[in-house]
This record gives sequence, C-alpha cells and structure tokens, in this order.
Amino acid sequence: MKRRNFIKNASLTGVGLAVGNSLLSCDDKYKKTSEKTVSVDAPKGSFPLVIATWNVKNATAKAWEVIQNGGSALDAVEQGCMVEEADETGQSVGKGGLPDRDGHVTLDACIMDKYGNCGSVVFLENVVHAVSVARKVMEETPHVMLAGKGAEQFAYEKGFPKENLLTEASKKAWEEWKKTSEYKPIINIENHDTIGMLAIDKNGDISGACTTSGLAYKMHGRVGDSPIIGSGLFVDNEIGACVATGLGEEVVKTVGSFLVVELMRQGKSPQEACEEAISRIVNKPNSNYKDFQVGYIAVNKKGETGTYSIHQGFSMTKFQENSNENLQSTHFLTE
Ligand code: SD4
Repeated sequence: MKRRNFIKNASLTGVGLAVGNSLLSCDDKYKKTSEKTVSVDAPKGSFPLVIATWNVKNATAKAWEVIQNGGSALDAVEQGCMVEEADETGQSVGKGGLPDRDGHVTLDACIMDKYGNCGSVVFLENVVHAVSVARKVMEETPHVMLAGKGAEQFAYEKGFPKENLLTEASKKAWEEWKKTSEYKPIINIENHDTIGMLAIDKNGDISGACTTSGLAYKMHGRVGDSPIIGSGLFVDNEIGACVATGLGEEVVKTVGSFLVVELMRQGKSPQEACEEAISRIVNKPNSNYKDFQVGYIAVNKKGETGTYSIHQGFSMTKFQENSNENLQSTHFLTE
C-alpha cells in the first residue's frame, strides 16, 4: 500500500499509531535516505529552555535572561529575536538585511503564543522590529496578518520609529550583485542572523517567533515562509513547536512547521519529526534539493529538541540548564 494511502486509511479506520509506525516503513525502499546521520544533539528533555536557528548566542542569552527573571516564553522569544533584528551586521534580518533586487529591505515576521494566538507582518519596510509589530497585530487587532504599507502604517500608529534599514554594507553587496543579477538561493548565507526561536518558560508554556529579511535579492513583493503560520512557525502548547529556515518556497509547499508538530503529536520525537519533514522535501519527484537549504528545529513539551537540514552547515543554538551552546545540525546530504 502506498504510504499516503496507508496514513489516510489508518486515520479513517482509527488504526492506532503504534501499529501505523511499524507499517509505515512498507514502502521505505522508495525513499531516498540520508547517507549519514550522526546525532550530535542528544535529546535531553528539561525546561526552561530556548532554542534558535543558526548561531545566535546573544539572542538566546537574552531570551534566557527574560525567562530567568520570571518572564513568559512569549516575552523571551520576542526579545531574543529583537537582538538579531537590531544587529546591523546580520544580513538576513532586520536592520542591515540584504535588499530585494530593486534595493528595498522588506521584512517578514511572526509570533505565536501558548494559546495558539498568532500575529504576522509581511513585506514590511522601514521598521526594525518586525517581530514586535507582529506581536502587536496578534494582541491589538482582530487580525492575524498585515502586509506592506498597511503593516507599516500600523507600526507607526503603535509608536515604532521609521528607519532606513539599508546599511552601506548591504547597499554595496546589492550593487555588486547587480553587475550579474544572477539569482539563485544561497545555501547557508544566514549562518548567524535570520532567526527562528522557540522557548519553554518556567511554567512549561511554549511560544515561538520568526523574523527575517527573506532571501537576498528576491523579487520585489516576495514573501517567504517565515511569517506564514504553519510553514515558518507553528506552536501547539500541548505538543511542541517548530520553526524553519532556508528556502521558504519549499517550506511553504510542505507546510513544514505544522507538519513537524503534527508528527510529534503522532508520537515522533522532535528529531524524528524534523527528519521526516526534510524527507518530504527531498523525496518529491524532481526535487532539486541539492541546490537549496532547508533546516528545522523543534521542541516537544518535555523540552526534548531536534534539528535537521538538507545540507551541512545549519546549526541550532540552545540555552538549557545554564549552558548556551551552538550545535551543528545533522543533515541529509553528505558533503
Ligand atoms: C525565506 N526562510 O524568506 C526565509 C529565509 C531564511 O534564513 O530562513 N533565511 O525564505
């Protein structure tokens, strides 16, 4: 039986998942599997904890501090992400982000709380702290998402200052790029800045946030996965949470973060769930996965974590039990 049909039938007939898991491997011979998987992230469950995409120890340290001072996971992820948004040297988030092909820095961000509330902004210009604007959308409007000029106007109404986000360094990089205008996703360009963050606070409640300037030199108006609830981020306080990075189009097509959380709901560990979500991408017919990166990080309710990517070079920063560490992700391709 085809895997997809089995899953469908299993849910229709109420077949238990324990049974399902053993049968799910029936067509595994059709699957591409990673040539090498070395587990570097022993899944040790405890909380509070903060995890984030890429090497962002300053951001996780800020979030940890918020939690240690009695703050919520929601405050922690917002303030942690703000550290990267304000850092001008980071070229794929907030101020200093690389512009689109027309020279505009446009930001995408979202946030999700323990109740499943969420807010997001897309295609936002001239405001550094997109994640905080997303939180305002969540808390102070009846909506989930604001875009472009509407999001910008809302931000000013809420007191966010107007700022030019295009730094000299990013402008120079864009002018250099224009000489060839060759567009292709750059694998692992975001090795220290674009940020997705998940936290569990002292009460055991989970929240998450994600903020980015998106792909460098994207088409004007392009929106990626990062502000799309279920794709770039998903939080279910009963189960766990996931956040994505890399080529957003591929994450959106597989609704990646929601998928990871649902797989955890069905009994998979965060690590197994991240691996399955990557396998959905690489196993698509005609997938050109060698040409792009996607990475996931996930946490479950116990504080166990997982991380997996297509290419080598992705990492997760984890603050747990007073230790702030950057851990290389395991990955599908051996390079
Ligand atoms: C996007 N997923 O806009 C984002 C880019 C990213 O680390 O994650 N960069 O497609």
